[in-house]
Amino acid sequence: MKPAVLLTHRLYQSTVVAIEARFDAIRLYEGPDPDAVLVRVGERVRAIAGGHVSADLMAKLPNLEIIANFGVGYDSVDTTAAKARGIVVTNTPDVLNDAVAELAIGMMLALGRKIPQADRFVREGQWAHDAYPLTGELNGKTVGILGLGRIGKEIAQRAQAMKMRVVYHGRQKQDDQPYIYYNNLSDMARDADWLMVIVPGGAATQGIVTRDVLDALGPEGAIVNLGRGSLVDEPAMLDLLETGKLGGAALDVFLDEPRVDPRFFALDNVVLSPHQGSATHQTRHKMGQTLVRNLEAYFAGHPPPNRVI
Ligand code: NAP
Ligand code: 8YV
Repeated sequence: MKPAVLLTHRLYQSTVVAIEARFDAIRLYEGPDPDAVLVRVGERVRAIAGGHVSADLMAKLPNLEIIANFGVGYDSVDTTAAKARGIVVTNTPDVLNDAVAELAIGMMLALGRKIPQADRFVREGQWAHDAYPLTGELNGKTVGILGLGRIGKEIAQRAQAMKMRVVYHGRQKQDDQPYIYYNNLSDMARDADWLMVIVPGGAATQGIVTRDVLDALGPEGAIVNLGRGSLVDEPAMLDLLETGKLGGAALDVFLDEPRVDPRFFALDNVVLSPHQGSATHQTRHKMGQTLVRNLEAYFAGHPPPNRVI
């Protein structure tokens, strides 16, 4: 009998096809009553494919053995509850580095060169009457990367190609990296023109970008966040953006997704994006392949290649 795998949300189509070919796939997101689905199939589920796995959901699945998270960040999985039950957790690292790094640079350009506003300027026929206001440039500026990990390193390389100076902050200095290390985040923000946030979410990093850090970045500085909304004191960021004490923000992630604080919508110094760092066909396909490889390895009795818990 094929192991039953519960899909928590709609995954990329080739991923669903691959899961269906190998496992007994159960879609939690289809139909009006997910709780009724869990009552009906809960006992037989041995794996989850997706994310957003609470202790409550795990409690309804007494035979759950593995959670294969669709994404590198697994902060939406209650890892404490998983550990307590000996449930394995896997993720999809590396295959999304390029897509996320590309969007990071794209969002810097969009904010710095005011590309969304320029597009509106042309569409609305204003070009016939006015010259478009001058903007900033990336070259010659310093980007401080909070989180020089797998994705952070790809962003660093691309920032260098844009002729930017790269510095970074993390818990540890990385001796094999050519960039200047700051052991204090506020100090880095003070010295940087751009703060690039690409650390994992979760309890350890909750609110790591404080009001003080944003103050240090200052009126000429801008934040770019592709990590998680939980990393930044969002109300403080809004206060500072509204009063011009923070220059700008390019945000792919928010505190309460998919709800976005409407205060952002009135601001001209922000670029907003619907958590789409990895949302390309080629990357979502590869993320799915990675997820399925982990499930296959586990059920074949081998160590899953991307086990995190
Ligand atoms: P990674 O390779 O694990 O890198 C994480 C980096 O963060 C490391 O350099 C680490 O350095 C640093 N870090 C971790 N905890 C820290 C702390 N408490 N204080 C300061 N620095 C800390 O992770 P990754 O694969 O690059 O992914 C990073 C995150 O990007 C994911 O977890 C996810 O939240 C986000 N992401 C977003 C999207 C999107 O669509 N927007 C897509 C993919 C990923 P040290 O160990 O030296 O501290
Ligand atoms: C999402 C991400 O997981 O990998 C991550 O950590 O944030 C993204 O790739 C993706 O949107 C799937 O829900």
